[in-house]
Order: sequence, then structure tokens, then C-alpha cells
Amino acid sequence: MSAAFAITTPIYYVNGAPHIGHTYTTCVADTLARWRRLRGEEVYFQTGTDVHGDKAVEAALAAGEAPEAFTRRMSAEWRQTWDELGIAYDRFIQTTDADHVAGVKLILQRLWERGEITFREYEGLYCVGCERFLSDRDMQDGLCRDHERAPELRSESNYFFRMSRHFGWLARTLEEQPGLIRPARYKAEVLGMIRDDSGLSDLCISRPRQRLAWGIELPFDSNYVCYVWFDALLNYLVGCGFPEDSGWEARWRNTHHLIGKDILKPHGVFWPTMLHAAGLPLYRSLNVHGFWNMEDRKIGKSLGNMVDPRVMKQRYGFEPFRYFLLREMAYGQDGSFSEAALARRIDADLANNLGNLLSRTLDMLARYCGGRIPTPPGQDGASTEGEAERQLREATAETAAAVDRFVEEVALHRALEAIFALLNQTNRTLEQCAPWKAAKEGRQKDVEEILRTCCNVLRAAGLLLAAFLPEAAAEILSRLGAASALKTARLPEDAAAWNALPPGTQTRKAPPLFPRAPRP
Ligand code: ME8
Repeated sequence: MSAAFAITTPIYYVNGAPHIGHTYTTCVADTLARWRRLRGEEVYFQTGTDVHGDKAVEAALAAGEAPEAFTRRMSAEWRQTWDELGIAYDRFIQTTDADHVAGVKLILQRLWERGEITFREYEGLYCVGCERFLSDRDMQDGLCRDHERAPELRSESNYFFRMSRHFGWLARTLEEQPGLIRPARYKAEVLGMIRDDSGLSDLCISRPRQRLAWGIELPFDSNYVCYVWFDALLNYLVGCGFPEDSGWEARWRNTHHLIGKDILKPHGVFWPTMLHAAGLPLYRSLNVHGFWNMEDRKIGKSLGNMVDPRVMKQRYGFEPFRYFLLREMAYGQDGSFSEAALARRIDADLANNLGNLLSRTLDMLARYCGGRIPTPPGQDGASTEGEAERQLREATAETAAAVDRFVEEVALHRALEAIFALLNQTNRTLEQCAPWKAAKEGRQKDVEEILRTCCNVLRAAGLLLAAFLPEAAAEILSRLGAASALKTARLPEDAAAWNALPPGTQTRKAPPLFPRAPRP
């Protein structure tokens, strides 16, 4: 069980339904996985749910259900949402899965035996309403934000992972492996978190069972359960087949994590130090993105229902929404969501640029060439390649190579920008060559040359877009009479192949690929 490329999303909390933020990370992962598969690589893509801890218990209580039944039901709903949206994951992991629980216990035991875990008293501000210790973030003006009451000073004995002894190693590793955390500014943030004066030291990894029973029991003390983050991070390793599968390490060494910047500390500090302390290798890369905001507020659980991916699917179609997410946000930076911006992108890029090029090309091909792909120059012994065709052939090859590079850098917005720039250039060339005029003047060779050139670009676009917009891409190729191209294609090279549509291939006119967006 080896994989040249493994990709993960965070495992999401089940105290709410998926919103635009979760959908974004998951679509980025899905696109990367699809692209790598089209490159012929063996891919492993994992997502799932994080079901233990206080938050899950609170949400279960609010729903009047036991934590186990509640989290099972919610996990099924998350999974169903990704299925409905066509997310092609290989495994949906849930932190109650038997192999996950066994993996967490094994690592806890190993760290305990290695002297990486200590037991001591902890003193902190405890909110009875929340039934937990509060962090600075939980308080405002000395009061618990949720309960608006003063917390009590309490002490409690707990187990601690001796995390800070690995900070020196982590700092050196981050300097030695510049691509480990991307973009670079998040690496700098992690370095700031582990500086001597940062205040971050050891990590409390247990919760007394009488306070929180919903978790994985510590293998060396049944009075405690494991802290939810310590448990959750290990999902990535378990998904690779650790410890039983002989191929787990190859898969693990090729694992790329995708996360939002809200969970940089657990993934940039807790996780690598946990791995190092357990004598395990590091992940291949951690790729951090920004937040989707709405009127400058982070979209979270409360605002989330306003941008429910299933509602977006109903209103706009899922692929147009997915296109917007991937095109609009520069990976690493924050993005701003509004339905007006979504509608503008759909109209300008999908309906006008791509959709019109496809419709016009196939309409004219039907009108002037019997709907069949014309014979390329050279093959009929007469014409040679014209300037317009040469330019678009070269631009197509450059675009295919650029898309591959951008996907490698997780710059999906730039990959899409490149594809749509090529389509735009093709629309302009089509306008200049004006085949409708050439047809009137009886210049059939010119008509055929520009329409065949457009079909070449559209075939390339169909292949290049397959990882981003799987259904639309398949439809483009099908209308071009190349429905099976995706089965055999190797990207990026095959996207640049010119005149790969056999002359005489029957094409198919159809209604617009993307209707204009309904007004919000
Ligand atoms: O943190 N913009 O789960 P979670 C962009 N269970 N992305 C967003 C976002 C926004 N406004 N809101 C959420 C957890 N996300 C833990 C993870 S992993 C071992 C455990 C995305 O349900 C983004 O990927 O709160 C973010 O990191 C993640 O959802 C947080 O999901």
C-alpha cells in the first residue's frame, strides 16, 4: 500500500454542518488528488470527522442525544454531503474507528514508555458553566465569554506531553526544510510560537474521566481520557496504515496536509513534536490557507448556514460554486464571499468565456463543417499551419505546463487563471478570424483552420479542467466526441497534444454549458 501522493483535509468537528470554509479545504484536496491521478500517480486522499471532546458532548446534549449516537449521525451527514458534492476521497475516517483508537493508544503508550509524558498538578481558571479550564481567548474582562461569570481558580492533576523539549529540534527542522510549511509566512508564525518567550510549553493531554468521559482512554490510566487534539492529529498516521500495514511509511512520507490558519498551532507545533517524540518521520508538507470572510467577519458555525454548500448547489450548481472557491481565493490569503461576486464570476468566466467559446465553436462547426472535426494541415497535403493556429498551439502547451506547476505549488487560483486566459485569447482569435465572414467569402480552408484550432484548445481545456470541474470537463470532452479521453490521458503532456481529435470525429451541439447565474 504505497502512494506517491497522499493528501488530507482536517477532520472536521461534528457540532455543526459543513459550510463554505470546510467545503473550500475539501475541494482543494479533491482537486489536488484528481490532478495527481490524471498525472498517473497513485493517490491516497483522506478526510473525516473529529468526534471526541467537550464540543461534541455539548452539541449532543443540545440535540438530546447520547454522544455516540449523535456523532455517528452527524458523521454520516458530513460524509453524505461530500458524496453529494462528488468529493472523491479514498477514506472517510472517524475518530471512533477501531484502528484509530488502537493507533492512539499505541502512540500514547510509546510516549509514556519513552518518558515523554509526565503527571502533575495543573492550576487554572475553571468555568463551572463550561465545565472546563478557560484560555485567554475564552474570557473577556475577566469573565467567561459564554457564561458571563467569573471563573474559579482550581487545580487538577493531569498528564502532560513534554512538548517544549522538542522545540529546538523543530526550529532547526523548519530552517532546514523550507518547504515544510507553506506559504513561508506561516513557517515564520510557527517559529514565533516556539520561541523561548512565547509562553508555550508542555501540552496537557488528558481529561479526568469524571469531567469528560467521551474520549479515548489513556492506556496507562483508566481514570483519564485523551485530549481531543492529541487524539485527532493521529488520524493522519492511522489513515496511512500505521502501524500494521507494511506500506504505511512510504505513504506517510508523501503526505501533504491542508488546513486553515486557525489550526496552525496544533499542526505546526503539537503534531511534529509528537511525531518526533515517538521516533516517527514528519509529514511531507503542511499547506495553510486563509479564511473565507463575509463583510470582514470570519465565516464560522454561526454564519456558516448562510453559505451551506448544498444550498449553493441548488441555487447555482455545485461546480460553479466550486469554481468560485478555487478561483477567487489566493491560497494562503483570506478571501471574501458574496453571492454578487459569485454571480459575476459565473457570468464572466463560465457562461461568457468558456461557455460561449464552446457553443460558438460547435454551432459553427455544425453549420459549416457538418459537425465534424476538420482535417489538419499536412494531412491533406495542401495547407501549412497559419499564424493564429501556431500562437494558440504554443499558448496551449505553455498553459498545460503552467497549470502543472501551479498545482504543485497549491496555487489553484493561478492554475485557473492560466486556463481562462488561454480561453480568452482563443475567443479573441476567433473574433479576429471571423469564420462566418470566411464562410460567406467561400474560404472553407480558413473556416476549418480556426474551428479546428478552437476544438484543439477546448479539448486541452477539458483535460486541464478535469480536476477542477470534473462534470463540466467531461461534458466538454463528450461534446467534442472525445468522451473517453480522460480514461487514457496523462497530464499535463496530453493536454498539449495538438490535433489529437481524429479528423471526421462527430461533435455535438447542446444547450449552454453554464447558464448565467440567477440574480442574488
Ligand atoms: O478545527 N475559511 O475542525 P473544524 C476557511 N477538528 N476555512 C475554514 C473556515 C473559514 N471561514 N472555517 C473552517 C477542527 N474552515 C478540528 C481539526 S484535524 C486533526 C482536527 C476549514 O470543524 C479550515 O480547513 O473547526 C479549518 O482549518 C477547518 O475548517 C476547521 O474545521
